[in-house]
Amino acid sequence: MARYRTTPGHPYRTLSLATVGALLLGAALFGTGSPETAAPVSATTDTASTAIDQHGRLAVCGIKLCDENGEQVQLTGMSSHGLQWYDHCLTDGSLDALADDWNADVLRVSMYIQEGGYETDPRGFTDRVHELIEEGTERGLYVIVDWHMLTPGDPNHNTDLALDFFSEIASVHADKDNLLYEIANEPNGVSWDAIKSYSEEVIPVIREADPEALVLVGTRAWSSLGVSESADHTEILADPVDADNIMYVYHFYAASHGGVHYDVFEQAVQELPLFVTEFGTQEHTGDGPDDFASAQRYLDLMAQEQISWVNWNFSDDFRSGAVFEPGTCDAGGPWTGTDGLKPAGEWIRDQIRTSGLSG
Ligand code: IDC
Repeated sequence: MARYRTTPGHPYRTLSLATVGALLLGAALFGTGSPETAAPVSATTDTASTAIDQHGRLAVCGIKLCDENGEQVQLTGMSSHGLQWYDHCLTDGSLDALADDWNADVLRVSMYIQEGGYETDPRGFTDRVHELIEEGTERGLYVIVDWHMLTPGDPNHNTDLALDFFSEIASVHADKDNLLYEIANEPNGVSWDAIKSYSEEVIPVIREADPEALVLVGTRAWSSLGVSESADHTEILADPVDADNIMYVYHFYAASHGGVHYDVFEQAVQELPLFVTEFGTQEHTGDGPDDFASAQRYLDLMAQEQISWVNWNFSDDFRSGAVFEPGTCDAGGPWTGTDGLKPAGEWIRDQIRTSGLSG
Protein backbone atom coordinates (compact mmCIF):
# COMPACT_ATOMS: atom_id res chain seq x y z
CA MET A 1 0.00 0.00 0.00
CA ALA A 2 0.97 3.59 -0.30
CA ARG A 3 1.37 4.18 3.43
CA TYR A 4 4.19 3.18 5.71
CA ARG A 5 3.85 2.92 9.44
CA THR A 6 7.37 3.42 10.65
CA THR A 7 8.35 7.03 10.10
CA PRO A 8 6.36 10.06 11.17
CA GLY A 9 4.91 11.86 8.20
CA HIS A 10 5.19 15.42 7.13
CA PRO A 11 1.68 16.86 7.16
CA TYR A 12 2.23 19.45 4.46
CA ARG A 13 2.79 16.90 1.72
CA THR A 14 -0.88 15.98 1.75
CA LEU A 15 -2.33 19.47 1.94
CA SER A 16 -3.98 20.73 -1.21
CA LEU A 17 -2.60 23.76 -3.00
CA ALA A 18 -5.66 25.73 -1.94
CA THR A 19 -5.03 24.84 1.69
CA VAL A 20 -1.39 25.81 1.46
CA GLY A 21 -2.40 29.07 -0.20
CA ALA A 22 -4.89 29.80 2.56
CA LEU A 23 -2.29 29.04 5.21
CA LEU A 24 0.24 31.31 3.59
CA LEU A 25 -2.35 34.06 3.28
CA GLY A 26 -3.36 33.58 6.92
CA ALA A 27 0.25 33.76 8.02
CA ALA A 28 0.79 36.92 6.02
CA LEU A 29 -2.38 38.61 7.29
CA PHE A 30 -2.02 37.74 10.94
CA GLY A 31 1.73 37.74 11.25
CA THR A 32 1.76 34.27 12.74
CA GLY A 33 5.11 33.46 11.24
CA SER A 34 5.72 30.47 9.04
CA PRO A 35 2.82 28.23 8.14
CA GLU A 36 4.85 25.40 9.63
CA THR A 37 4.02 26.66 13.10
CA ALA A 38 0.50 27.77 12.28
CA ALA A 39 -0.81 24.76 10.40
CA PRO A 40 -3.22 22.34 11.97
CA VAL A 41 -2.57 18.69 11.32
CA SER A 42 -4.56 17.72 8.24
CA ALA A 43 -7.44 15.35 8.75
CA THR A 44 -6.02 13.15 6.01
CA THR A 45 -2.78 12.49 7.85
CA ASP A 46 -1.90 10.43 10.85
CA THR A 47 1.41 9.29 12.20
CA ALA A 48 1.93 7.19 9.07
CA SER A 49 3.96 8.54 6.22
CA THR A 50 3.32 7.94 2.59
CA ALA A 51 5.49 6.47 -0.13
CA ILE A 52 6.02 10.03 -1.31
CA ASP A 53 7.34 11.02 2.14
CA GLN A 54 9.63 8.03 2.16
CA HIS A 55 10.97 8.32 -1.35
CA GLY A 56 10.40 11.92 -2.41
CA ARG A 57 11.14 13.06 -5.91
CA LEU A 58 12.23 10.35 -8.26
CA ALA A 59 15.02 10.84 -10.75
CA VAL A 60 16.91 8.83 -13.31
CA CYS A 61 20.22 7.47 -11.96
CA GLY A 62 22.30 5.81 -14.64
CA ILE A 63 19.56 3.95 -16.51
CA LYS A 64 17.47 3.19 -13.43
CA LEU A 65 14.83 5.03 -11.44
CA CYS A 66 15.98 6.23 -8.02
CA ASP A 67 14.39 7.94 -5.08
CA GLU A 68 15.66 11.11 -3.40
CA ASN A 69 18.10 9.02 -1.34
CA GLY A 70 19.67 7.61 -4.47
CA GLU A 71 18.17 4.15 -3.92
CA GLN A 72 16.75 2.26 -6.90
CA VAL A 73 12.99 1.97 -6.83
CA GLN A 74 10.29 0.13 -8.76
CA LEU A 75 6.78 1.57 -8.87
CA THR A 76 3.79 -0.63 -9.68
CA GLY A 77 0.22 0.45 -10.24
CA MET A 78 -2.71 1.04 -12.55
CA SER A 79 -3.71 3.25 -15.44
CA SER A 80 -7.16 4.73 -15.69
CA HIS A 81 -9.09 4.16 -18.89
CA GLY A 82 -9.80 7.26 -21.02
CA LEU A 83 -11.26 10.01 -18.85
CA GLN A 84 -13.88 10.80 -21.51
CA TRP A 85 -15.37 7.33 -21.06
CA TYR A 86 -14.55 5.97 -17.61
CA ASP A 87 -14.07 8.93 -15.31
CA HIS A 88 -16.91 7.54 -13.17
CA CYS A 89 -14.63 4.65 -12.23
CA LEU A 90 -12.31 7.09 -10.42
CA THR A 91 -14.20 7.71 -7.19
CA ASP A 92 -13.13 8.28 -3.60
CA GLY A 93 -13.86 4.62 -2.95
CA SER A 94 -12.07 3.21 -5.97
CA LEU A 95 -8.99 5.37 -5.42
CA ASP A 96 -8.91 4.46 -1.71
CA ALA A 97 -9.00 0.81 -2.78
CA LEU A 98 -6.20 1.35 -5.28
CA ALA A 99 -3.97 2.90 -2.61
CA ASP A 100 -4.89 0.83 0.43
CA ASP A 101 -6.31 -2.49 -0.78
CA TRP A 102 -4.33 -2.90 -4.00
CA ASN A 103 -1.27 -1.27 -2.36
CA ALA A 104 -0.46 0.57 -5.58
CA ASP A 105 2.39 3.08 -5.75
CA VAL A 106 1.29 4.90 -8.87
CA LEU A 107 -1.85 6.02 -10.70
CA ARG A 108 -1.64 6.85 -14.40
CA VAL A 109 -4.22 9.44 -15.41
CA SER A 110 -4.98 8.63 -19.02
CA MET A 111 -6.26 11.70 -20.85
CA TYR A 112 -6.98 11.00 -24.51
CA ILE A 113 -6.53 13.93 -26.87
CA GLN A 114 -8.75 12.72 -29.70
CA GLU A 115 -11.78 10.37 -29.66
CA GLY A 116 -13.81 12.83 -27.57
CA GLY A 117 -10.90 13.71 -25.28
CA TYR A 118 -8.94 16.87 -24.45
CA GLU A 119 -9.35 18.59 -27.82
CA THR A 120 -13.12 18.77 -27.29
CA ASP A 121 -12.89 20.59 -23.93
CA PRO A 122 -9.37 21.61 -22.91
CA ARG A 123 -10.51 23.50 -19.80
CA GLY A 124 -12.75 20.72 -18.53
CA PHE A 125 -10.17 17.95 -19.01
CA THR A 126 -7.35 20.03 -17.54
CA ASP A 127 -9.43 20.77 -14.46
CA ARG A 128 -10.26 17.11 -14.02
CA VAL A 129 -6.58 16.20 -14.27
CA HIS A 130 -5.79 18.79 -11.58
CA GLU A 131 -8.38 17.14 -9.34
CA LEU A 132 -7.06 13.65 -9.96
CA ILE A 133 -3.52 14.77 -9.21
CA GLU A 134 -4.78 16.02 -5.83
CA GLU A 135 -6.72 12.78 -5.26
CA GLY A 136 -3.65 10.70 -5.96
CA THR A 137 -1.39 12.91 -3.88
CA GLU A 138 -3.70 12.75 -0.86
CA ARG A 139 -3.44 8.97 -1.02
CA GLY A 140 0.34 8.96 -1.27
CA LEU A 141 0.39 7.82 -4.89
CA TYR A 142 2.82 8.90 -7.58
CA VAL A 143 0.77 10.24 -10.50
CA ILE A 144 1.64 9.88 -14.17
CA VAL A 145 -0.04 12.54 -16.28
CA ASP A 146 -0.54 10.70 -19.56
CA TRP A 147 -1.00 12.75 -22.74
CA HIS A 148 -2.83 9.89 -24.43
CA MET A 149 -2.28 10.68 -28.08
CA LEU A 150 -3.04 7.65 -30.24
CA THR A 151 -4.87 8.52 -33.49
CA PRO A 152 -3.41 10.33 -35.35
CA GLY A 153 -0.11 8.78 -34.42
CA ASP A 154 2.15 11.77 -35.00
CA PRO A 155 2.63 13.59 -31.68
CA ASN A 156 3.46 16.76 -33.61
CA HIS A 157 -0.19 16.90 -34.64
CA ASN A 158 -0.99 18.07 -31.09
CA THR A 159 2.11 20.05 -30.13
CA ASP A 160 0.37 23.38 -29.48
CA LEU A 161 -2.24 21.70 -27.30
CA ALA A 162 0.47 19.78 -25.45
CA LEU A 163 2.45 22.93 -24.74
CA ASP A 164 -0.62 24.67 -23.26
CA PHE A 165 -1.60 21.68 -21.17
CA PHE A 166 1.81 20.76 -19.79
CA SER A 167 2.86 24.33 -19.00
CA GLU A 168 -0.25 24.73 -16.86
CA ILE A 169 0.08 21.34 -15.16
CA ALA A 170 3.77 21.88 -14.43
CA SER A 171 3.33 25.39 -13.06
CA VAL A 172 0.40 24.48 -10.80
CA HIS A 173 2.02 21.33 -9.39
CA ALA A 174 5.72 22.18 -9.47
CA ASP A 175 5.89 22.01 -5.66
CA LYS A 176 4.77 18.38 -5.62
CA ASP A 177 7.28 15.55 -5.54
CA ASN A 178 5.05 12.88 -7.04
CA LEU A 179 4.29 13.90 -10.62
CA LEU A 180 5.63 12.17 -13.71
CA TYR A 181 4.96 13.65 -17.13
CA GLU A 182 4.22 11.24 -19.98
CA ILE A 183 4.27 13.44 -23.05
CA ALA A 184 3.15 11.05 -25.82
CA ASN A 185 1.33 7.80 -25.12
CA GLU A 186 1.88 5.85 -28.34
CA PRO A 187 3.40 7.51 -31.39
CA ASN A 188 2.74 5.38 -34.48
CA GLY A 189 3.37 5.72 -38.19
CA VAL A 190 6.10 8.30 -37.56
CA SER A 191 9.87 8.22 -37.44
CA TRP A 192 11.92 8.31 -34.27
CA ASP A 193 13.21 11.65 -35.46
CA ALA A 194 9.68 13.13 -35.38
CA ILE A 195 9.17 11.87 -31.80
CA LYS A 196 12.55 13.21 -30.73
CA SER A 197 11.90 16.69 -32.11
CA TYR A 198 8.43 16.80 -30.50
CA SER A 199 10.02 15.81 -27.18
CA GLU A 200 12.65 18.50 -27.49
CA GLU A 201 9.87 21.09 -27.88
CA VAL A 202 7.72 19.91 -24.99
CA ILE A 203 10.33 19.01 -22.35
CA PRO A 204 11.82 22.54 -22.03
CA VAL A 205 8.34 23.98 -21.47
CA ILE A 206 7.70 21.54 -18.62
CA ARG A 207 11.16 22.14 -17.15
CA GLU A 208 10.72 25.90 -17.25
CA ALA A 209 8.04 25.51 -14.57
CA ASP A 210 9.28 22.31 -12.90
CA PRO A 211 13.02 21.99 -13.50
CA GLU A 212 13.41 18.58 -11.89
CA ALA A 213 10.39 17.02 -13.59
CA LEU A 214 10.81 13.40 -14.58
CA VAL A 215 9.60 13.04 -18.16
CA LEU A 216 8.52 9.81 -19.89
CA VAL A 217 8.94 9.69 -23.66
CA GLY A 218 6.79 7.37 -25.78
CA THR A 219 8.64 5.36 -28.38
CA ARG A 220 8.00 4.53 -32.00
CA ALA A 221 5.25 2.12 -33.08
CA TRP A 222 2.80 2.28 -30.15
CA SER A 223 5.64 2.56 -27.64
CA SER A 224 7.06 -0.78 -28.73
CA LEU A 225 10.62 0.63 -28.95
CA GLY A 226 9.98 0.51 -32.67
CA VAL A 227 9.44 -3.25 -32.90
CA SER A 228 5.85 -3.13 -34.22
CA GLU A 229 7.16 -1.18 -37.22
CA SER A 230 10.21 -3.38 -37.78
CA ALA A 231 12.71 -1.19 -35.94
CA ASP A 232 14.22 -1.53 -32.48
CA HIS A 233 15.71 0.44 -29.57
CA THR A 234 19.04 0.96 -31.29
CA GLU A 235 17.60 3.92 -33.22
CA ILE A 236 17.06 5.63 -29.85
CA LEU A 237 20.54 4.74 -28.62
CA ALA A 238 21.98 6.21 -31.79
CA ASP A 239 20.11 9.48 -31.42
CA PRO A 240 18.70 10.00 -27.92
CA VAL A 241 16.45 12.87 -26.90
CA ASP A 242 18.60 15.83 -25.93
CA ALA A 243 17.47 16.11 -22.30
CA ASP A 244 18.44 14.57 -19.00
CA ASN A 245 16.20 12.96 -16.39
CA ILE A 246 13.98 11.21 -18.94
CA MET A 247 12.93 7.61 -19.39
CA TYR A 248 11.74 5.92 -22.56
CA VAL A 249 8.39 4.17 -22.57
CA TYR A 250 7.68 0.57 -23.46
CA HIS A 251 4.18 -0.95 -23.74
CA PHE A 252 3.32 -4.61 -24.20
CA TYR A 253 0.26 -6.83 -24.41
CA ALA A 254 1.38 -10.23 -23.19
CA ALA A 255 -0.70 -12.45 -25.51
CA SER A 256 0.53 -10.57 -28.60
CA HIS A 257 4.06 -9.53 -27.65
CA GLY A 258 5.85 -12.57 -26.23
CA GLY A 259 8.31 -13.03 -29.12
CA VAL A 260 10.58 -10.45 -30.73
CA HIS A 261 9.00 -7.67 -28.63
CA TYR A 262 10.14 -9.43 -25.46
CA ASP A 263 13.60 -10.09 -26.86
CA VAL A 264 14.16 -6.44 -27.77
CA PHE A 265 12.83 -5.26 -24.41
CA GLU A 266 15.14 -7.68 -22.60
CA GLN A 267 18.07 -6.21 -24.47
CA ALA A 268 16.92 -2.60 -24.13
CA VAL A 269 16.62 -2.74 -20.31
CA GLN A 270 20.39 -3.12 -20.24
CA GLU A 271 20.94 -0.04 -22.37
CA LEU A 272 18.20 2.56 -21.89
CA PRO A 273 16.24 4.00 -18.96
CA LEU A 274 12.79 2.41 -19.42
CA PHE A 275 9.38 2.74 -17.79
CA VAL A 276 6.45 0.48 -18.75
CA THR A 277 3.49 2.84 -18.48
CA GLU A 278 1.01 0.41 -20.03
CA PHE A 279 0.71 -3.33 -20.36
CA GLY A 280 -2.06 -5.90 -20.55
CA THR A 281 -2.20 -9.61 -19.90
CA GLN A 282 -4.24 -10.12 -23.09
CA GLU A 283 -4.02 -9.18 -26.77
CA HIS A 284 -3.10 -5.75 -28.11
CA THR A 285 -6.79 -4.91 -28.39
CA GLY A 286 -6.92 -4.96 -24.60
CA ASP A 287 -9.29 -7.90 -25.05
CA GLY A 288 -9.25 -11.64 -25.72
CA PRO A 289 -7.78 -14.44 -23.62
CA ASP A 290 -5.27 -13.68 -20.90
CA ASP A 291 -1.77 -15.06 -21.26
CA PHE A 292 -0.62 -14.97 -17.66
CA ALA A 293 2.50 -17.03 -18.39
CA SER A 294 3.78 -14.48 -20.90
CA ALA A 295 2.84 -11.61 -18.56
CA GLN A 296 4.64 -13.31 -15.65
CA ARG A 297 7.78 -13.66 -17.74
CA TYR A 298 7.77 -9.91 -18.33
CA LEU A 299 6.99 -9.16 -14.67
CA ASP A 300 9.84 -11.39 -13.47
CA LEU A 301 12.28 -9.54 -15.71
CA MET A 302 10.95 -6.18 -14.56
CA ALA A 303 11.25 -7.19 -10.90
CA GLN A 304 14.83 -8.32 -11.45
CA GLU A 305 15.75 -5.15 -13.32
CA GLN A 306 13.68 -2.76 -11.17
CA ILE A 307 11.62 -1.55 -14.10
CA SER A 308 8.48 0.27 -13.04
CA TRP A 309 5.17 -0.78 -14.56
CA VAL A 310 1.54 0.23 -14.87
CA ASN A 311 -1.31 -2.02 -15.97
CA TRP A 312 -4.14 -1.11 -18.39
CA ASN A 313 -6.83 -0.47 -17.07
CA PHE A 314 -8.80 0.52 -13.93
CA SER A 315 -12.31 0.54 -15.39
CA ASP A 316 -15.33 -1.70 -15.96
CA ASP A 317 -15.17 -1.68 -19.77
CA PHE A 318 -16.39 -5.00 -21.23
CA ARG A 319 -12.94 -5.97 -22.55
CA SER A 320 -10.94 -8.58 -20.61
CA GLY A 321 -8.20 -6.07 -19.75
CA ALA A 322 -10.48 -3.76 -17.79
CA VAL A 323 -10.15 -5.00 -14.22
CA PHE A 324 -13.75 -4.58 -12.99
CA GLU A 325 -16.83 -6.49 -14.14
CA PRO A 326 -19.14 -4.35 -16.31
CA GLY A 327 -21.55 -2.35 -14.19
CA THR A 328 -19.26 -2.10 -11.16
CA CYS A 329 -18.57 1.61 -11.56
CA ASP A 330 -22.23 2.65 -11.85
CA ALA A 331 -23.03 0.43 -8.89
CA GLY A 332 -20.33 2.14 -6.80
CA GLY A 333 -18.28 -0.99 -6.24
CA PRO A 334 -17.35 -3.35 -4.77
CA TRP A 335 -13.90 -1.76 -5.00
CA THR A 336 -11.97 -3.77 -2.44
CA GLY A 337 -11.32 -7.48 -2.43
CA THR A 338 -11.94 -9.56 -5.55
CA ASP A 339 -15.74 -9.72 -5.86
CA GLY A 340 -15.94 -7.02 -8.56
CA LEU A 341 -12.93 -8.22 -10.54
CA LYS A 342 -12.46 -10.04 -13.83
CA PRO A 343 -9.71 -12.71 -13.97
CA ALA A 344 -7.16 -10.16 -15.20
CA GLY A 345 -8.16 -7.89 -12.32
CA GLU A 346 -7.64 -10.59 -9.69
CA TRP A 347 -4.28 -11.45 -11.17
CA ILE A 348 -2.98 -7.91 -11.37
CA ARG A 349 -4.29 -6.95 -7.92
CA ASP A 350 -2.24 -9.80 -6.45
CA GLN A 351 0.82 -8.69 -8.39
CA ILE A 352 0.51 -5.07 -7.30
CA ARG A 353 -0.10 -6.01 -3.67
CA THR A 354 3.19 -7.90 -3.56
CA SER A 355 5.47 -5.68 -5.63
CA GLY A 356 6.86 -2.19 -5.96
CA LEU A 357 7.57 0.27 -3.14
CA SER A 358 4.86 -1.16 -0.96
CA GLY A 359 5.07 -4.86 -1.84
C1 IDC B 1 -8.24 0.98 -26.10
C2 IDC B 1 -9.41 0.80 -25.17
C3 IDC B 1 -10.71 0.79 -25.93
C4 IDC B 1 -10.78 2.02 -26.79
C5 IDC B 1 -9.56 2.15 -27.66
C6 IDC B 1 -9.69 3.44 -28.44
O1 IDC B 1 -9.27 -0.40 -24.40
O2 IDC B 1 -11.80 0.77 -25.03
O3 IDC B 1 -11.94 1.93 -27.61
O4 IDC B 1 -8.39 2.14 -26.85
O5 IDC B 1 -8.55 4.04 -28.76
C7 IDC B 1 -3.16 0.77 -26.39
C8 IDC B 1 -3.63 2.17 -26.16
C9 IDC B 1 -4.95 2.18 -25.46
C10 IDC B 1 -5.84 1.03 -25.93
C11 IDC B 1 -5.17 -0.26 -25.53
C12 IDC B 1 -6.03 -1.51 -25.86
O6 IDC B 1 -2.69 2.99 -25.48
O7 IDC B 1 -5.57 3.42 -25.68
O8 IDC B 1 -7.09 1.13 -25.30
N1 IDC B 1 -3.87 -0.34 -26.16
O9 IDC B 1 -6.25 -1.60 -27.23
N2 IDC B 1 -2.01 0.41 -26.90
C13 IDC B 1 -1.98 -0.92 -27.03
C14 IDC B 1 -3.18 -1.43 -26.57
